Amino acid sequence: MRFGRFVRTAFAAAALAAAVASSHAADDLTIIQNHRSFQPSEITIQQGQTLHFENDDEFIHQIYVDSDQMSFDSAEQPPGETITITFPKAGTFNVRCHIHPKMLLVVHVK
Ligand SMILES: [Cu+2]
Repeated sequence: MRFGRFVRTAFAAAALAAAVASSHAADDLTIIQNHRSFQPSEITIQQGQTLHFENDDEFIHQIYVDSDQMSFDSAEQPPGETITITFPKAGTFNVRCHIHPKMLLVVHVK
């Protein structure tokens, strides 16, 4: 049936769009790295939420989280690249940069 085929095709297209969107979920948040700082420099998120760190500077960053509850260490992050960190546990976490010791983002996970 013609109509049935159209519906299946439309459904497949919608499913594909959803799959693409899920790589950057709706509740994800983006932190900008600019002028050797995180913007914003403090944020409150929900447990399990994901932050994307977007390097808007013209030089490399390399970010890390070092705490008893979680640790994360990125590779070198060239300009324009995005690093993704998910925070699975509640608590307060400091995100820092190996290259720029003054960079600090405080993440409160509820
Ligand atoms: Cu840096």
